[in-house]
Amino acid sequence: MSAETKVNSQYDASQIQVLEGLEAVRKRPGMYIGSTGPRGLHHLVYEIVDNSVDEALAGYCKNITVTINKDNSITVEDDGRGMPVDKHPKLGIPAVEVIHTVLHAGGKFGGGGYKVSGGLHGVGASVVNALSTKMEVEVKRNGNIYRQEYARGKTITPLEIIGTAKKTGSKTTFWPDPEIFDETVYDYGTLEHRLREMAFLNKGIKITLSDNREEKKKEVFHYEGGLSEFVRHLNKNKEVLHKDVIYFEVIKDNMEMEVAMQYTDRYNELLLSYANNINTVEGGTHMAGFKSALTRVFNDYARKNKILKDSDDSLSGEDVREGITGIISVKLTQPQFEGQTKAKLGNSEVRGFVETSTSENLMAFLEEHPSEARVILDKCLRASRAREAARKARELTRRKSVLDSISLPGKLADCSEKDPAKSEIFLVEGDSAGGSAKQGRDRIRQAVLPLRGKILNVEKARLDKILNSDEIKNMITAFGCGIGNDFDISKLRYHKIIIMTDADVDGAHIRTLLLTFFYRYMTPLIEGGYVYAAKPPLFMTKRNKEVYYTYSEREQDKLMETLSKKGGKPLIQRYKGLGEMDFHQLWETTMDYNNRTLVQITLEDATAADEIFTVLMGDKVPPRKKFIEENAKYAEIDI
Ligand code: 28F
Repeated sequence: MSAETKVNSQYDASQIQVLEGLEAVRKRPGMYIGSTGPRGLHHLVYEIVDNSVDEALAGYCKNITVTINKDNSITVEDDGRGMPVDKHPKLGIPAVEVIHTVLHAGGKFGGGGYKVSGGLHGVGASVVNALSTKMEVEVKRNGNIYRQEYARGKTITPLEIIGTAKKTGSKTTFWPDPEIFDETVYDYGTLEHRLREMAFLNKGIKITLSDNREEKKKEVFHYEGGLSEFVRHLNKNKEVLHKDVIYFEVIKDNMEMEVAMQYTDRYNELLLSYANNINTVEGGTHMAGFKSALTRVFNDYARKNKILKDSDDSLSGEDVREGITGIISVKLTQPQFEGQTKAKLGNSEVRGFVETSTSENLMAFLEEHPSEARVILDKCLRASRAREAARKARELTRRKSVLDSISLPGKLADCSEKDPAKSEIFLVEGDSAGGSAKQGRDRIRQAVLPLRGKILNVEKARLDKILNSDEIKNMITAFGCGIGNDFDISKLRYHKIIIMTDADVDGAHIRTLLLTFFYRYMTPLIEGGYVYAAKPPLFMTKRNKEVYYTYSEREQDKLMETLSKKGGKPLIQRYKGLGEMDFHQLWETTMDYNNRTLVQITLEDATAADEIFTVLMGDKVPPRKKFIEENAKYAEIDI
């Protein structure tokens, strides 16, 4: 029998599909977990946790533990029924092995025992296996403890009984594959943020996160109040307009909807939507249904109670959402995800369900709580009048043609390139660094707009006030793409907006003020990855004729080690600010395409961004003090 025939007889069609399936995952991991960067690495954890959460949604599991082990492997354990171990009728291998070696297995597709399932659209534990150097699964079921080992998608050991157990449950440990992931070190904060969100979204589930590496940490996420507690958490550093969170839940045969909302005294809106625990950052039919119900109910109630006179204009969607913190969470049996990042809910039947359910429950709340209704609607009315004022201010400024891009601000040193994709603009702190940047830049593709010191803190100002700030107006004019609802990304004149500030606390503050402004009023700039932070050098080291620039303490220490071996006494200068560099140095260290380091600003997660901007830029000092104390170690602050 030729070797070739022997190989064929060993695998039948379905097994070949199994091997090819997981091979495909290793060839194009991004197709299954989004990216092989930090987000993809952390997705592996969510894939496994989602299986435990599905077991909890089915009502069989109460406790889930997630542990970051010393060697950066992850262990997830639950006290559910334990994955099935009986032989799969077709494949002839234990069900638990099918779950870990067959793509899209685990009962989330077609068959499977689950009514509503979460998961990263259910790619399942097999993907984690494919992208791990090792995976160890233990199942407590039928009074036994079963164990099986996998590696890079393959089965390594047969399913074995290694002991007995009274309880039931599943435990999975995996080691992410450094051949796939650029970085395999887990970030505690990232896991903390998502696991807390999972606990909020699935009231009553208890998720314990432990970090057994150097800095031992442990937190328990358990919220019987579910979505209402989530809103209270998001509003913890804000002034709220009414004490109780507005909450309602509607369950139909195969659709569930939960809404929680509470108004604050802020001007921005924070609305999150989820479908089967997946954060639908691009919104979708559930969000659309909620928004139209909110606008209609508030106008109906305001008219009926003479808060809005017949002659008054109706409240706009923007007016009724000013200051709202709200969460819409739906659970469906067959969710359809659309959009660029598959984070938009497409099911058309959901829109009507959410709109009707929200209208009925929200109208009932307003009628039963007239004082809260009054406070909220007064805010909506003020928003409506301010919007009118902002519109007039915009009209006024537009008439003076300040905001349109024809009359660019005098301080802007524009570039000659007209193709936005090849153009970049540096927002430079201070006139002296601004002058050096103008001198040192590439005049064809690089524009420079110097910023004089601190810009207005938009976190605490309404649009009409913001439009009075020269710094803000200059940026709006230079970018050319408008602001807020008028924002049109296709008119953006530069596809790189590079914030260049000193590497000190003031520089960080200015950068945060700019990011707050972009996040609140030009969100697509951040979502589209157009915003960057320049990284100026911290040190210049001269030895004989050689000059070295370093950009962090660690890099400087490494350079010192290297140079000390060569002897001699190098001259070290620590930069206090951009202004200490002449334009040659500024060009070659921070602007030159070949040498510079740019940090792209991404909107990792609306809640995280909102929380950071609210704490850093909001009114309450204690949370800001706490945030800076907790995060100061990450900031390279000059002492
Ligand atoms: C650490 C990760 O993966 N927990 C899991 C179960 C329980 C069942 C199950 C899982 C249903 C039909 C596909 C048990 N008894 N934690 C986990 N717990 N999967 S994954 O069933 C598999 C699916 O085939 C389970 C009865 N029904 C379901």
